[in-house]
Amino acid sequence: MADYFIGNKEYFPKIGKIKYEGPKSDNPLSFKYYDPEKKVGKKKMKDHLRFAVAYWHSFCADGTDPFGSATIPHPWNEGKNPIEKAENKMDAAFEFFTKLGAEYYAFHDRDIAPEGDTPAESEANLKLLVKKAKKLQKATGVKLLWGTANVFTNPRFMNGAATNPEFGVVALAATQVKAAIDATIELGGQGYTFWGGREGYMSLLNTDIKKEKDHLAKFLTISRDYARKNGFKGAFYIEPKPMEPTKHQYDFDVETVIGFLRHYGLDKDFRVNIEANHAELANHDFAHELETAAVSGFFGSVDANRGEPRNGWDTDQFPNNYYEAALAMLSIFKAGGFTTGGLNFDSKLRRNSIDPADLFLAHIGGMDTFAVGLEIAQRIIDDGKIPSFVKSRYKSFNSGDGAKFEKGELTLDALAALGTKYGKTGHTSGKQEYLENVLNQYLLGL
Ligand code: XLS
Ligand code: NI
Ligand code: NI
Repeated sequence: MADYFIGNKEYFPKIGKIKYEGPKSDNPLSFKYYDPEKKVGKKKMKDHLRFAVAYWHSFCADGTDPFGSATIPHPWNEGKNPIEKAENKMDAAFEFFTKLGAEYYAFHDRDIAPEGDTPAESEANLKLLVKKAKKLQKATGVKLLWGTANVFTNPRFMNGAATNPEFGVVALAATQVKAAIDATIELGGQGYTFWGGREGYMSLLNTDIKKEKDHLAKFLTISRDYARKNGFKGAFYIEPKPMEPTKHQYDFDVETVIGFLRHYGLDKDFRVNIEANHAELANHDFAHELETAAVSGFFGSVDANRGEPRNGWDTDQFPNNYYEAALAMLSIFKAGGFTTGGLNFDSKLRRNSIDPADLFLAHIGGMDTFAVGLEIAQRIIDDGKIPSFVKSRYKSFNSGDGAKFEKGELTLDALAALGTKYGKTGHTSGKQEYLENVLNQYLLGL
């Protein structure tokens, strides 16, 4: 990847390329564990992990919260007009991607280009910035992991986008999704994400769930058809989330989304983009969601972050938990690793993290966390104790009557007849504590 900063201004002048310096380094602006070229199993670390920076959190979110205004300086937010500001922001973004060594990024249409007064003006703005992004991608080698449309911020989407009770809003959402798909294709994006912004309800008293879900499926179907017709070869992702901003989001969790996709015949093209904090809001472990997707062939991509276990909302903090990352990487291995997807830091700085270096430090921590997780997951596989324990736990299905049952060759009568002969069985330890100890041994013995 080329070292890069363009033209007018360097936005992070005190910070150079972030390098791997190993766990003993005192330099906070270095990787302690993420060594991009290091081989882990069959692939290099960077090819396992496919890190992406989220444009919205890193270059748009300025620390504003419901109780206070912006705190985080955005020097790129200067310029004669909104287009010039967006251009500066993009320069800053690509400078950041390359200095950090993230090979991918992800965006919403409105993150990279300002909304115009009409859909046509908005689309023209987007095209302008896509042109610039294309140049910058070429100059730096940074690639687009996925694109998406922000169909939730504008007040017109207060009742939803594809699930809005007013047809006009559904049609307006289509202008954005169509343009965002075009932008993703133009930039060689490997995926296109649908996070169900306000696709859900606040009250059943004013909602026809059946209609709204049918509309959502219709919208997704025609979006897929449009993208495929125009040459999009990547994956479509649905990003599950159980609540926030609506009381109930239709894409509640991975299992719900899989059921929805199958019901509406969308299971061939759509995969899931799993966000750690959303899993937590659904009362699931991150690894539970990954594993559910992995075993049913729906694993796509990951929004890497973490919640605050004592808060009930999407705090989108940078991941820092080795244990969780190890279990996540193990589930990702079970899914066969990333193909089109990657680890997108859908994470934001805390409101009081206002030094320019903080954005680097946050990503460095997140990348190191997943590098550690990757090494541990590989160790679990190489050492084999845990996988072979799981395998042997089910060995009674490998042959004989157990195998017959799996193949569907036993009726309930036949199964019950066998059961009468078994006598005392099932008194076998699950060995959970032993397995947890083994995992901890790996963690410290890295
Ligand atoms: C919000 C979502 C959002 C998606 C992209 O909770 O995580 O950021 O990832 O629209
Ligand atoms: Ni997300
Ligand atoms: Ni989120």
